[in-house]
Amino acid sequence: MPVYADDLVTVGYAQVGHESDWRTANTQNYQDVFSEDAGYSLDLVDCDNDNAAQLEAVRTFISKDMDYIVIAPIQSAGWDTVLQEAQDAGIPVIIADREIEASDDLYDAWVGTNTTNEGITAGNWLAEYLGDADANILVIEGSVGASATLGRTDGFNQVAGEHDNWKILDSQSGDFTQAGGQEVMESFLKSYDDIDVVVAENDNMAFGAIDAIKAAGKTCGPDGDIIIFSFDAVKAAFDAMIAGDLNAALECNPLHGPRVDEIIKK
Ligand code: GZL
Ligand code: ZN
Repeated sequence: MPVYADDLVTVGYAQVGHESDWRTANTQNYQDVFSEDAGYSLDLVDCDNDNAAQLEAVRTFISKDMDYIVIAPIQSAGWDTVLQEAQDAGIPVIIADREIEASDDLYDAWVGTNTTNEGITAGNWLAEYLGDADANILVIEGSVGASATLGRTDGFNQVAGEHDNWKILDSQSGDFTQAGGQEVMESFLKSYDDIDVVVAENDNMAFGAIDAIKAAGKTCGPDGDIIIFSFDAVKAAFDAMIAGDLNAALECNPLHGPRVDEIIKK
C-alpha cells in the first residue's frame, strides 16, 4: 500500500550548517527521528552558517506550507519579522538548540541547552583544577552572535570575575570550526608568550588549537605547558583526552530529535 505524501507530517528544519562534529550528530539525529516510517517528511536545509540563507530557508518552508518549522538559529537576533510571517501562515515554530532574542509569543516551543550554565560549570572546573594558581587565559569563542557563544562566554566570565589572579588576555571567534580554532590559536601564539589556559567554546576549535600549539613547539593537556578545555564532548574529544592533548570537555547533548518529536506529537 503506497504511502502518499499527504499522510506524512511535513517538518522543515533550518539547520545551522555543518561546522562541527556536534552539528553532524544533531543532523543525523533529526534524520533518524523524523523518518517516513515514523510518519514524517523531513525537509532539512543546511544553512551553511549563513544568516541570510537561514531566513530564506524559513520563508521557503512557509511558502511550502509545512506542517511544522524547526529553527536552530545561527544568530540570536533578527527573527521577529519571519516568525510573524510563519505565525500569520498558521505554522507552528519550534526553536531548537540555540536561543533567539524575540518575544516568546512568536514561537511555540524551545528545546536546547543552557549555555550560560555550561560556561559557569567550565569556570568552576577550571577553578578546581588550578587551585589558587595564577592564570593567563585565552578564549576561542564560537560564532559571533550565536547564543552558544554568548552564554558560554558570559558564564565563564562570571566565574573568572571571582578570581582576581586570572587574566583573560584575549577572546576571539573561531566560528565553531576546526580551521577557525587553528587560525585564532596561531595568532594568539604570536601575540602572547605566557599562556596558561585556552578555553575553546567547542571541541572542533580545540582540535585546531591543539594542532597550532604543537606546530609552535609547545605542549598542552594534563602533562603540557597549556591547559586546554572545550565544550560539546563529541567522540573525537574523548580521543583527544585519551591522547593526552585535551584536559577536559564539557558535555552538550546534540540529540534534540526525540524532544522535538514529543512536542510535535503534543
Ligand atoms: C550548542 C551548539 C553549538 C555547539 C557547536 O548547543 O549550538 O553549535 O557547541 C555548534 O559545536 O557549532
Ligand atoms: Zn603563566
